[in-house]
Amino acid sequence: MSDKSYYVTTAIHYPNGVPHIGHAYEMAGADAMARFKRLDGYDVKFLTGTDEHGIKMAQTAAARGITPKELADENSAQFLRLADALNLSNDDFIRTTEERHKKASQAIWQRMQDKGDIYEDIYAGWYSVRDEAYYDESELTKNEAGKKISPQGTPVEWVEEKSFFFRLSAYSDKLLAFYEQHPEFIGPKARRNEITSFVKGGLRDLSISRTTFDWGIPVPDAPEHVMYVWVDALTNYITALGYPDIDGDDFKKFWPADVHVIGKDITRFHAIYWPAFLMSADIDVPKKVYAHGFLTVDGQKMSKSVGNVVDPFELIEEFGSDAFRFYFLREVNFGNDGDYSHEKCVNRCNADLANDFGNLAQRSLSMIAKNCDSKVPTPGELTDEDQALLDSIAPALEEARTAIDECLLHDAVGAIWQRVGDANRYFASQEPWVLKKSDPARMETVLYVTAEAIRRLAIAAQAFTPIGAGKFLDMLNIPADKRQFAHMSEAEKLQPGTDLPQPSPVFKRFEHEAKE
Ligand code: ME8
Repeated sequence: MSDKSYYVTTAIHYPNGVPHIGHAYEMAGADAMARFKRLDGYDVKFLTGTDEHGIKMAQTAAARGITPKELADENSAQFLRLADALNLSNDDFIRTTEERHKKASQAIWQRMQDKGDIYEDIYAGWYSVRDEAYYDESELTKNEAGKKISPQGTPVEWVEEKSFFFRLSAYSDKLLAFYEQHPEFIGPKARRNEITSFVKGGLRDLSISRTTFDWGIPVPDAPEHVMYVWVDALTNYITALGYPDIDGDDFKKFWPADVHVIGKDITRFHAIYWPAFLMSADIDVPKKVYAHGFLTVDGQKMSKSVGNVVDPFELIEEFGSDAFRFYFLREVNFGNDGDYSHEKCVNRCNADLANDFGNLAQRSLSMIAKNCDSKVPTPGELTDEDQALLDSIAPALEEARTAIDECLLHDAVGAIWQRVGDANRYFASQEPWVLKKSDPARMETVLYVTAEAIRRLAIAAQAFTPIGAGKFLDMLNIPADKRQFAHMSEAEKLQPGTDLPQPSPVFKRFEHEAKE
Protein backbone atom coordinates (compact mmCIF):
# COMPACT_ATOMS: atom_id res chain seq x y z
CA MET A 1 0.00 0.00 0.00
CA SER A 2 1.31 3.38 -0.97
CA ASP A 3 0.14 6.74 0.29
CA LYS A 4 0.30 7.98 -3.30
CA SER A 5 -2.77 7.16 -5.38
CA TYR A 6 -3.68 7.62 -9.01
CA TYR A 7 -7.02 7.07 -10.73
CA VAL A 8 -7.12 7.04 -14.53
CA THR A 9 -10.09 6.21 -16.73
CA THR A 10 -10.84 5.85 -20.42
CA ALA A 11 -14.17 6.89 -21.88
CA ILE A 12 -16.58 3.99 -21.73
CA HIS A 13 -17.17 2.80 -25.26
CA TYR A 14 -20.49 2.33 -27.01
CA PRO A 15 -20.93 -1.36 -27.76
CA ASN A 16 -23.25 -0.65 -30.70
CA GLY A 17 -20.51 -2.09 -32.89
CA VAL A 18 -17.14 -3.78 -32.59
CA PRO A 19 -14.09 -1.83 -31.36
CA HIS A 20 -11.93 0.13 -33.81
CA ILE A 21 -8.38 1.43 -33.49
CA GLY A 22 -9.58 4.72 -31.96
CA HIS A 23 -10.84 2.72 -28.99
CA ALA A 24 -7.63 0.70 -28.80
CA TYR A 25 -5.56 3.88 -29.00
CA GLU A 26 -7.36 5.43 -26.06
CA MET A 27 -7.02 2.25 -24.00
CA ALA A 28 -3.30 2.03 -24.80
CA GLY A 29 -2.73 5.66 -23.80
CA ALA A 30 -4.48 5.33 -20.45
CA ASP A 31 -2.69 2.03 -19.88
CA ALA A 32 0.71 3.69 -20.33
CA MET A 33 -0.21 6.24 -17.65
CA ALA A 34 -1.49 3.55 -15.28
CA ARG A 35 1.62 1.41 -15.74
CA PHE A 36 3.92 4.38 -15.38
CA LYS A 37 2.34 5.40 -12.09
CA ARG A 38 2.40 1.86 -10.71
CA LEU A 39 6.10 1.64 -11.54
CA ASP A 40 6.52 4.97 -9.79
CA GLY A 41 5.13 3.56 -6.55
CA TYR A 42 1.53 4.76 -6.73
CA ASP A 43 -1.55 2.72 -5.86
CA VAL A 44 -3.32 2.86 -9.18
CA LYS A 45 -6.86 2.28 -10.28
CA PHE A 46 -7.37 2.08 -14.01
CA LEU A 47 -10.92 1.81 -15.29
CA THR A 48 -12.37 1.11 -18.71
CA GLY A 49 -15.68 -0.35 -19.85
CA THR A 50 -18.78 -0.04 -22.02
CA ASP A 51 -21.58 2.54 -22.20
CA GLU A 52 -24.62 0.42 -22.92
CA HIS A 53 -27.74 2.59 -22.75
CA GLY A 54 -29.16 5.22 -25.08
CA ILE A 55 -31.12 5.49 -28.31
CA LYS A 56 -28.19 4.54 -30.50
CA MET A 57 -27.98 1.16 -28.79
CA ALA A 58 -31.77 0.73 -28.91
CA GLN A 59 -31.94 1.60 -32.62
CA THR A 60 -28.99 -0.57 -33.63
CA ALA A 61 -30.45 -3.51 -31.74
CA ALA A 62 -33.90 -2.98 -33.29
CA ALA A 63 -32.37 -2.90 -36.77
CA ARG A 64 -30.73 -6.25 -36.07
CA GLY A 65 -33.86 -7.75 -34.52
CA ILE A 66 -32.22 -8.35 -31.14
CA THR A 67 -32.69 -6.71 -27.74
CA PRO A 68 -30.38 -3.87 -26.66
CA LYS A 69 -29.08 -6.08 -23.87
CA GLU A 70 -28.20 -8.82 -26.36
CA LEU A 71 -26.36 -6.26 -28.49
CA ALA A 72 -24.56 -4.92 -25.43
CA ASP A 73 -23.56 -8.42 -24.29
CA GLU A 74 -22.26 -9.33 -27.73
CA ASN A 75 -20.11 -6.24 -28.25
CA SER A 76 -19.09 -5.59 -24.67
CA ALA A 77 -17.45 -9.01 -24.90
CA GLN A 78 -15.47 -7.70 -27.89
CA PHE A 79 -14.21 -4.72 -25.86
CA LEU A 80 -13.18 -7.10 -23.09
CA ARG A 81 -11.40 -9.22 -25.69
CA LEU A 82 -9.65 -6.08 -26.95
CA ALA A 83 -8.47 -5.23 -23.43
CA ASP A 84 -7.04 -8.73 -23.23
CA ALA A 85 -5.41 -8.62 -26.67
CA LEU A 86 -3.84 -5.26 -25.79
CA ASN A 87 -2.48 -6.71 -22.54
CA LEU A 88 -4.29 -3.92 -20.74
CA SER A 89 -3.62 -3.51 -17.01
CA ASN A 90 -7.11 -2.24 -16.13
CA ASP A 91 -8.27 -2.98 -12.59
CA ASP A 92 -11.95 -3.01 -13.44
CA PHE A 93 -14.19 -3.15 -16.50
CA ILE A 94 -17.51 -1.45 -15.95
CA ARG A 95 -20.71 -2.13 -17.85
CA THR A 96 -23.43 0.45 -17.37
CA THR A 97 -26.11 -2.24 -17.34
CA GLU A 98 -24.73 -3.55 -14.05
CA GLU A 99 -26.76 -3.22 -10.86
CA ARG A 100 -23.99 -1.29 -9.07
CA HIS A 101 -24.24 1.35 -11.77
CA LYS A 102 -28.01 1.71 -11.56
CA LYS A 103 -27.61 2.32 -7.84
CA ALA A 104 -24.89 4.95 -8.32
CA SER A 105 -26.76 6.77 -11.11
CA GLN A 106 -29.98 6.94 -9.16
CA ALA A 107 -28.07 8.17 -6.11
CA ILE A 108 -26.38 11.05 -7.92
CA TRP A 109 -29.69 11.97 -9.55
CA GLN A 110 -31.30 12.09 -6.13
CA ARG A 111 -28.54 14.39 -4.83
CA MET A 112 -28.99 16.80 -7.75
CA GLN A 113 -32.74 16.74 -7.24
CA ASP A 114 -32.42 17.36 -3.49
CA LYS A 115 -30.27 20.36 -4.37
CA GLY A 116 -33.16 21.80 -6.37
CA ASP A 117 -31.28 21.49 -9.67
CA ILE A 118 -33.81 19.25 -11.45
CA TYR A 119 -37.22 20.32 -12.71
CA GLU A 120 -39.81 18.94 -15.13
CA ASP A 121 -40.74 20.59 -18.43
CA ILE A 122 -41.06 19.82 -22.12
CA TYR A 123 -38.00 19.53 -24.32
CA ALA A 124 -38.40 20.81 -27.85
CA GLY A 125 -35.17 20.89 -29.82
CA TRP A 126 -32.57 19.04 -31.81
CA TYR A 127 -30.95 15.74 -30.96
CA SER A 128 -28.24 13.73 -32.66
CA VAL A 129 -28.60 10.01 -32.01
CA ARG A 130 -25.10 9.33 -33.37
CA ASP A 131 -23.58 11.75 -30.84
CA GLU A 132 -26.28 11.14 -28.19
CA ALA A 133 -26.24 14.92 -27.84
CA TYR A 134 -28.59 17.89 -27.78
CA TYR A 135 -27.68 20.84 -29.94
CA ASP A 136 -28.84 24.39 -30.08
CA GLU A 137 -30.27 25.56 -33.42
CA SER A 138 -27.40 28.06 -33.69
CA GLU A 139 -24.82 25.25 -33.67
CA LEU A 140 -26.27 23.43 -36.67
CA THR A 141 -25.23 23.69 -40.31
CA LYS A 142 -26.58 22.03 -43.45
CA ASN A 143 -25.03 19.20 -45.43
CA GLU A 144 -24.93 18.99 -49.26
CA ALA A 145 -28.41 17.48 -49.31
CA GLY A 146 -29.73 20.46 -47.32
CA LYS A 147 -30.26 18.40 -44.16
CA LYS A 148 -29.37 19.90 -40.80
CA ILE A 149 -26.23 18.45 -39.24
CA SER A 150 -24.46 18.79 -35.89
CA PRO A 151 -21.01 20.35 -35.45
CA GLN A 152 -19.71 16.76 -35.58
CA GLY A 153 -21.31 16.34 -39.00
CA THR A 154 -23.98 13.91 -37.77
CA PRO A 155 -27.71 14.04 -38.61
CA VAL A 156 -30.04 15.65 -36.07
CA GLU A 157 -33.73 15.10 -35.44
CA TRP A 158 -36.39 17.26 -33.85
CA VAL A 159 -37.48 15.99 -30.44
CA GLU A 160 -40.47 17.14 -28.43
CA GLU A 161 -41.30 15.31 -25.24
CA LYS A 162 -41.75 15.52 -21.48
CA SER A 163 -38.39 15.66 -19.80
CA PHE A 164 -36.54 16.51 -16.64
CA PHE A 165 -34.07 19.36 -16.90
CA PHE A 166 -30.85 20.05 -15.06
CA ARG A 167 -30.21 23.71 -14.16
CA LEU A 168 -26.98 23.89 -16.10
CA SER A 169 -27.49 27.62 -16.69
CA ALA A 170 -26.92 28.19 -12.97
CA TYR A 171 -23.42 26.72 -13.27
CA SER A 172 -21.87 28.91 -15.98
CA ASP A 173 -20.10 31.24 -13.56
CA LYS A 174 -19.07 28.45 -11.22
CA LEU A 175 -17.56 26.53 -14.13
CA LEU A 176 -15.71 29.56 -15.46
CA ALA A 177 -14.33 30.30 -12.00
CA PHE A 178 -13.29 26.67 -11.70
CA TYR A 179 -11.46 26.70 -15.08
CA GLU A 180 -9.73 29.89 -14.03
CA GLN A 181 -8.56 28.45 -10.72
CA HIS A 182 -7.57 25.14 -12.31
CA PRO A 183 -6.03 25.90 -15.68
CA GLU A 184 -4.76 22.31 -15.79
CA PHE A 185 -8.30 20.90 -15.62
CA ILE A 186 -8.86 20.71 -19.37
CA GLY A 187 -6.05 19.67 -21.71
CA PRO A 188 -4.73 20.24 -24.24
CA LYS A 189 -4.95 24.03 -24.31
CA ALA A 190 -6.90 24.19 -27.57
CA ARG A 191 -9.73 22.21 -25.94
CA ARG A 192 -9.65 24.43 -22.86
CA ASN A 193 -10.08 27.50 -25.03
CA GLU A 194 -13.00 25.93 -26.91
CA ILE A 195 -14.77 24.96 -23.73
CA THR A 196 -14.18 28.27 -22.01
CA SER A 197 -15.58 30.25 -24.90
CA PHE A 198 -18.56 27.91 -25.19
CA VAL A 199 -19.41 28.42 -21.52
CA LYS A 200 -18.85 32.15 -21.79
CA GLY A 201 -21.50 32.15 -24.52
CA GLY A 202 -24.00 31.11 -21.80
CA LEU A 203 -25.35 27.67 -20.94
CA ARG A 204 -28.93 26.53 -21.31
CA ASP A 205 -30.53 24.05 -18.98
CA LEU A 206 -29.99 20.48 -20.09
CA SER A 207 -32.65 17.89 -20.82
CA ILE A 208 -31.62 14.88 -18.72
CA SER A 209 -34.38 12.36 -19.22
CA ARG A 210 -36.35 10.82 -22.06
CA THR A 211 -39.88 9.47 -22.15
CA THR A 212 -40.20 8.11 -25.68
CA PHE A 213 -38.09 5.00 -25.18
CA ASP A 214 -37.14 2.87 -22.20
CA TRP A 215 -33.57 1.63 -22.74
CA GLY A 216 -31.93 3.39 -19.83
CA ILE A 217 -31.83 3.76 -16.08
CA PRO A 218 -35.23 4.68 -14.61
CA VAL A 219 -35.42 8.08 -12.94
CA PRO A 220 -36.05 7.72 -9.17
CA ASP A 221 -39.79 8.00 -8.45
CA ALA A 222 -40.60 8.68 -12.11
CA PRO A 223 -40.19 5.35 -13.88
CA GLU A 224 -41.80 6.59 -17.11
CA HIS A 225 -38.57 8.57 -17.59
CA VAL A 226 -35.19 7.03 -18.35
CA MET A 227 -32.06 9.06 -17.71
CA TYR A 228 -30.37 10.77 -20.62
CA VAL A 229 -27.56 8.37 -21.47
CA TRP A 230 -24.79 10.87 -20.66
CA VAL A 231 -26.01 11.34 -17.08
CA ASP A 232 -25.62 7.64 -16.49
CA ALA A 233 -22.48 7.30 -18.62
CA LEU A 234 -20.47 9.95 -16.78
CA THR A 235 -21.47 8.49 -13.44
CA ASN A 236 -19.56 5.30 -14.30
CA TYR A 237 -16.38 6.92 -13.01
CA ILE A 238 -17.72 6.99 -9.47
CA THR A 239 -19.76 3.79 -9.69
CA ALA A 240 -16.47 1.95 -9.99
CA LEU A 241 -15.33 3.48 -6.69
CA GLY A 242 -18.39 2.22 -4.86
CA TYR A 243 -20.49 5.41 -5.02
CA PRO A 244 -22.83 6.20 -3.20
CA ASP A 245 -20.62 4.78 -0.43
CA ILE A 246 -18.41 7.86 -0.18
CA ASP A 247 -16.85 6.59 3.03
CA GLY A 248 -15.67 3.40 1.34
CA ASP A 249 -11.93 2.81 0.88
CA ASP A 250 -11.91 3.14 -2.90
CA PHE A 251 -13.88 6.35 -3.01
CA LYS A 252 -11.78 7.93 -0.29
CA LYS A 253 -8.56 6.81 -1.89
CA PHE A 254 -9.19 7.44 -5.57
CA TRP A 255 -11.70 10.27 -5.89
CA PRO A 256 -11.31 12.86 -7.37
CA ALA A 257 -9.90 11.09 -10.42
CA ASP A 258 -6.45 12.18 -11.54
CA VAL A 259 -7.36 12.07 -15.20
CA HIS A 260 -10.24 11.13 -17.47
CA VAL A 261 -8.69 10.21 -20.81
CA ILE A 262 -11.19 10.88 -23.60
CA GLY A 263 -11.36 11.74 -27.28
CA LYS A 264 -11.76 15.36 -28.35
CA ASP A 265 -15.36 14.88 -29.57
CA ILE A 266 -16.65 14.34 -26.04
CA THR A 267 -14.88 17.17 -24.23
CA ARG A 268 -18.09 19.14 -23.68
CA PHE A 269 -19.70 16.30 -21.73
CA HIS A 270 -16.64 15.83 -19.52
CA ALA A 271 -15.58 19.43 -19.00
CA ILE A 272 -19.02 21.07 -18.68
CA TYR A 273 -21.78 18.62 -17.79
CA TRP A 274 -19.77 16.33 -15.53
CA PRO A 275 -18.26 19.00 -13.26
CA ALA A 276 -21.66 20.73 -13.07
CA PHE A 277 -23.38 17.48 -12.01
CA LEU A 278 -20.67 16.87 -9.44
CA MET A 279 -20.82 20.41 -8.06
CA SER A 280 -24.58 20.01 -7.76
CA ALA A 281 -24.17 16.71 -5.91
CA ASP A 282 -21.42 18.18 -3.68
CA ILE A 283 -18.84 15.76 -4.99
CA ASP A 284 -15.29 16.86 -5.85
CA VAL A 285 -14.51 17.56 -9.49
CA PRO A 286 -11.83 15.43 -11.22
CA LYS A 287 -8.35 16.89 -11.44
CA LYS A 288 -8.02 16.65 -15.18
CA VAL A 289 -9.87 15.83 -18.37
CA TYR A 290 -7.49 15.20 -21.25
CA ALA A 291 -8.78 14.96 -24.80
CA HIS A 292 -6.61 13.02 -27.24
CA GLY A 293 -6.91 13.52 -30.96
CA PHE A 294 -8.61 11.40 -33.59
CA LEU A 295 -6.92 8.75 -35.68
CA THR A 296 -7.14 8.62 -39.41
CA VAL A 297 -6.00 5.80 -41.69
CA ASP A 298 -3.56 6.59 -44.49
CA GLY A 299 -4.57 10.22 -44.06
CA GLN A 300 -8.32 9.54 -44.38
CA LYS A 301 -11.14 9.56 -41.83
CA MET A 302 -12.10 5.99 -40.92
CA SER A 303 -15.49 5.13 -42.33
CA LYS A 304 -17.43 2.01 -43.14
CA SER A 305 -18.41 3.41 -46.52
CA VAL A 306 -14.79 4.13 -47.52
CA GLY A 307 -13.97 0.63 -46.27
CA ASN A 308 -10.84 1.74 -44.40
CA VAL A 309 -11.91 0.87 -40.86
CA VAL A 310 -8.90 -0.84 -39.33
CA ASP A 311 -9.57 -3.83 -37.12
CA PRO A 312 -7.42 -3.51 -34.00
CA PHE A 313 -7.41 -7.30 -33.53
CA GLU A 314 -5.78 -7.81 -36.92
CA LEU A 315 -3.09 -5.24 -36.16
CA ILE A 316 -2.37 -6.69 -32.76
CA GLU A 317 -2.23 -10.14 -34.36
CA GLU A 318 0.36 -8.92 -36.85
CA PHE A 319 2.48 -6.63 -34.67
CA GLY A 320 1.84 -7.86 -31.13
CA SER A 321 0.46 -5.63 -28.40
CA ASP A 322 3.80 -3.97 -27.55
CA ALA A 323 4.55 -2.77 -31.08
CA PHE A 324 0.91 -1.77 -31.62
CA ARG A 325 0.86 0.53 -28.60
CA PHE A 326 4.40 1.73 -29.16
CA TYR A 327 3.65 2.96 -32.67
CA PHE A 328 0.72 5.11 -31.57
CA LEU A 329 2.29 6.41 -28.39
CA ARG A 330 5.58 7.30 -30.03
CA GLU A 331 4.34 8.52 -33.38
CA VAL A 332 1.26 10.52 -32.43
CA ASN A 333 1.27 13.66 -30.30
CA PHE A 334 -1.41 12.58 -27.80
CA GLY A 335 -3.30 15.86 -27.90
CA ASN A 336 -3.32 16.06 -31.72
CA ASP A 337 -4.88 13.98 -34.45
CA GLY A 338 -2.72 11.16 -35.73
CA ASP A 339 -2.52 8.78 -38.60
CA TYR A 340 -2.07 5.05 -38.94
CA SER A 341 -0.35 3.60 -41.95
CA HIS A 342 1.06 0.11 -42.18
CA GLU A 343 4.29 1.38 -43.66
CA LYS A 344 4.88 3.98 -40.95
CA CYS A 345 4.12 1.41 -38.27
CA VAL A 346 6.61 -1.07 -39.75
CA ASN A 347 9.30 1.60 -40.06
CA ARG A 348 8.82 3.00 -36.57
CA CYS A 349 8.79 -0.39 -34.84
CA ASN A 350 11.76 -1.69 -36.81
CA ALA A 351 13.81 1.43 -36.09
CA ASP A 352 13.03 1.94 -32.40
CA LEU A 353 12.19 -1.52 -31.14
CA ALA A 354 13.95 -4.14 -33.29
CA ASN A 355 17.03 -2.05 -34.13
CA ASP A 356 17.62 0.39 -31.32
CA PHE A 357 16.53 -1.55 -28.29
CA GLY A 358 16.38 -5.14 -29.55
CA ASN A 359 19.72 -5.22 -31.34
CA LEU A 360 21.48 -3.41 -28.56
CA ALA A 361 20.35 -6.02 -26.04
CA GLN A 362 20.90 -8.95 -28.37
CA ARG A 363 24.42 -7.90 -29.37
CA SER A 364 25.63 -6.94 -25.92
CA LEU A 365 24.07 -9.84 -24.07
CA SER A 366 25.29 -12.36 -26.68
CA MET A 367 28.81 -11.02 -26.21
CA ILE A 368 28.43 -11.43 -22.46
CA ALA A 369 27.17 -14.99 -22.92
CA LYS A 370 30.11 -15.84 -25.17
CA ASN A 371 32.94 -13.92 -23.56
CA CYS A 372 31.97 -13.60 -19.91
CA ASP A 373 30.71 -17.12 -19.25
CA SER A 374 27.07 -15.88 -19.17
CA LYS A 375 27.73 -13.83 -16.04
CA VAL A 376 27.39 -10.09 -15.42
CA PRO A 377 30.90 -8.82 -16.32
CA THR A 378 33.17 -7.07 -13.84
CA PRO A 379 33.70 -3.41 -14.69
CA GLY A 380 36.97 -1.58 -14.23
CA GLU A 381 37.06 2.13 -13.53
CA LEU A 382 34.35 3.97 -15.49
CA THR A 383 35.35 6.60 -18.03
CA ASP A 384 33.50 9.90 -18.36
CA GLU A 385 31.61 8.49 -21.29
CA ASP A 386 30.51 5.40 -19.34
CA GLN A 387 29.34 7.54 -16.47
CA ALA A 388 27.62 10.05 -18.72
CA LEU A 389 25.50 7.35 -20.32
CA LEU A 390 24.39 5.94 -16.98
CA ASP A 391 23.83 9.38 -15.50
CA SER A 392 21.61 10.45 -18.39
CA ILE A 393 18.88 7.95 -17.55
CA ALA A 394 17.57 9.44 -14.28
CA PRO A 395 16.92 12.84 -15.93
CA ALA A 396 15.12 11.00 -18.76
CA LEU A 397 12.81 9.45 -16.20
CA GLU A 398 12.23 12.86 -14.67
CA GLU A 399 11.31 14.24 -18.10
CA ALA A 400 8.95 11.32 -18.61
CA ARG A 401 7.33 11.96 -15.22
CA THR A 402 6.56 15.54 -16.11
CA ALA A 403 5.28 14.49 -19.53
CA ILE A 404 3.00 11.81 -18.07
CA ASP A 405 1.48 14.30 -15.63
CA GLU A 406 0.70 16.54 -18.58
CA CYS A 407 -0.55 13.58 -20.66
CA LEU A 408 2.17 14.21 -23.25
CA LEU A 409 2.70 10.51 -23.77
CA HIS A 410 4.76 10.91 -26.94
CA ASP A 411 7.22 13.09 -24.98
CA ALA A 412 7.44 10.51 -22.21
CA VAL A 413 8.23 7.73 -24.69
CA GLY A 414 10.58 10.07 -26.58
CA ALA A 415 12.57 10.88 -23.43
CA ILE A 416 13.26 7.20 -22.73
CA TRP A 417 13.93 6.24 -26.34
CA GLN A 418 16.35 9.10 -26.83
CA ARG A 419 18.51 7.38 -24.19
CA VAL A 420 17.99 4.01 -25.88
CA GLY A 421 19.47 5.66 -28.99
CA ASP A 422 22.33 7.08 -26.90
CA ALA A 423 23.06 3.64 -25.45
CA ASN A 424 23.15 2.23 -28.96
CA ARG A 425 25.59 4.88 -30.13
CA TYR A 426 27.72 4.34 -27.05
CA PHE A 427 27.92 0.59 -27.73
CA ALA A 428 28.77 1.11 -31.40
CA SER A 429 31.44 3.71 -30.67
CA GLN A 430 33.12 1.68 -27.92
CA GLU A 431 33.48 -1.33 -30.26
CA PRO A 432 33.68 -4.00 -27.58
CA TRP A 433 34.21 -6.61 -30.30
CA VAL A 434 37.54 -4.90 -31.07
CA LEU A 435 38.40 -4.56 -27.38
CA LYS A 436 37.92 -8.29 -27.01
CA LYS A 437 41.42 -8.78 -28.44
CA SER A 438 43.09 -5.45 -27.61
CA ASP A 439 41.81 -4.83 -24.06
CA PRO A 440 39.52 -7.54 -22.62
CA ALA A 441 39.21 -5.76 -19.26
CA ARG A 442 37.88 -2.65 -20.99
CA MET A 443 35.54 -4.86 -23.03
CA GLU A 444 34.08 -6.13 -19.77
CA THR A 445 33.59 -2.55 -18.57
CA VAL A 446 31.80 -1.56 -21.79
CA LEU A 447 29.60 -4.65 -21.65
CA TYR A 448 28.82 -3.98 -18.00
CA VAL A 449 27.87 -0.36 -18.65
CA THR A 450 25.73 -1.37 -21.61
CA ALA A 451 23.93 -4.06 -19.61
CA GLU A 452 23.37 -1.66 -16.72
CA ALA A 453 22.00 0.97 -19.11
CA ILE A 454 19.67 -1.67 -20.57
CA ARG A 455 18.52 -2.59 -17.06
CA ARG A 456 17.60 1.00 -16.24
CA LEU A 457 16.02 1.69 -19.61
CA ALA A 458 14.04 -1.55 -19.58
CA ILE A 459 12.60 -0.71 -16.16
CA ALA A 460 11.40 2.62 -17.58
CA ALA A 461 10.19 1.05 -20.84
CA GLN A 462 7.84 -1.31 -18.98
CA ALA A 463 5.29 1.53 -19.05
CA PHE A 464 5.19 1.49 -22.86
CA THR A 465 6.30 -1.94 -24.08
CA PRO A 466 5.59 -4.07 -21.01
CA ILE A 467 6.15 -7.49 -22.57
CA GLY A 468 9.43 -6.72 -24.35
CA ALA A 469 10.82 -4.69 -21.45
CA GLY A 470 9.96 -7.54 -19.10
CA LYS A 471 11.91 -9.94 -21.33
CA PHE A 472 14.99 -7.70 -21.21
CA LEU A 473 14.77 -7.71 -17.43
CA ASP A 474 14.41 -11.51 -17.45
CA MET A 475 17.56 -11.73 -19.56
CA LEU A 476 19.35 -9.63 -16.94
CA ASN A 477 18.02 -11.90 -14.21
CA ILE A 478 16.26 -9.03 -12.41
CA PRO A 479 13.80 -10.35 -9.82
CA ALA A 480 10.16 -9.30 -10.13
CA ASP A 481 10.34 -7.19 -6.98
CA LYS A 482 13.27 -5.12 -8.30
CA ARG A 483 11.57 -3.67 -11.35
CA GLN A 484 10.13 -0.40 -10.02
CA PHE A 485 11.46 3.04 -10.97
CA ALA A 486 12.94 3.24 -7.47
CA HIS A 487 15.23 0.37 -8.51
CA MET A 488 16.72 2.24 -11.45
CA SER A 489 19.26 3.74 -9.08
CA GLU A 490 22.98 3.12 -8.73
CA ALA A 491 22.31 1.28 -5.46
CA GLU A 492 20.45 -1.47 -7.31
CA LYS A 493 23.01 -1.85 -10.10
CA LEU A 494 23.86 -5.21 -11.64
CA GLN A 495 26.11 -7.34 -9.50
CA PRO A 496 29.17 -8.69 -11.33
CA GLY A 497 29.25 -12.48 -11.44
CA THR A 498 25.44 -12.89 -11.45
CA ASP A 499 24.41 -15.73 -13.76
CA LEU A 500 22.49 -14.66 -16.83
CA PRO A 501 20.22 -16.80 -18.99
CA GLN A 502 20.89 -17.29 -22.70
CA PRO A 503 19.65 -14.14 -24.52
CA SER A 504 17.05 -14.41 -27.26
CA PRO A 505 15.59 -11.81 -29.65
CA VAL A 506 12.82 -9.72 -28.10
CA PHE A 507 11.39 -7.41 -30.78
CA LYS A 508 10.58 -8.79 -34.22
CA ARG A 509 11.35 -7.05 -37.49
CA PHE A 510 8.32 -6.45 -39.70
CA GLU A 511 7.92 -6.21 -43.47
CA HIS A 512 5.87 -3.80 -45.52
CA GLU A 513 4.80 -4.69 -49.02
CA ALA A 514 3.59 -1.72 -51.02
CA LYS A 515 0.06 -2.33 -52.38
CA GLU A 516 -0.32 -2.19 -56.18
O1 ME8 B 1 -18.23 8.58 -27.02
N1 ME8 B 1 -9.70 8.16 -33.02
O2 ME8 B 1 -18.24 6.28 -26.94
P1 ME8 B 1 -17.54 5.93 -28.35
C1 ME8 B 1 -9.46 8.28 -31.70
N2 ME8 B 1 -19.83 6.24 -24.90
N3 ME8 B 1 -10.40 8.14 -30.75
C2 ME8 B 1 -11.65 7.88 -31.13
C3 ME8 B 1 -11.99 7.72 -32.50
C4 ME8 B 1 -10.94 7.88 -33.47
N4 ME8 B 1 -11.13 7.77 -34.78
N5 ME8 B 1 -13.31 7.47 -32.57
C5 ME8 B 1 -13.76 7.47 -31.29
C6 ME8 B 1 -18.54 7.52 -26.49
N6 ME8 B 1 -12.77 7.71 -30.42
C7 ME8 B 1 -19.27 7.53 -25.15
C8 ME8 B 1 -18.33 7.93 -24.07
S1 ME8 B 1 -17.69 8.37 -21.51
C9 ME8 B 1 -18.52 8.61 -20.06
C10 ME8 B 1 -18.89 7.96 -22.68
C11 ME8 B 1 -12.85 7.81 -28.95
O3 ME8 B 1 -17.52 4.44 -28.37
C12 ME8 B 1 -13.92 8.79 -28.52
O4 ME8 B 1 -13.45 10.10 -28.59
O5 ME8 B 1 -18.20 6.66 -29.44
C13 ME8 B 1 -14.17 8.34 -27.09
O6 ME8 B 1 -13.25 8.93 -26.19
C14 ME8 B 1 -13.97 6.84 -27.17
O7 ME8 B 1 -13.27 6.58 -28.41
C15 ME8 B 1 -15.26 6.08 -27.16
O8 ME8 B 1 -16.09 6.51 -28.20
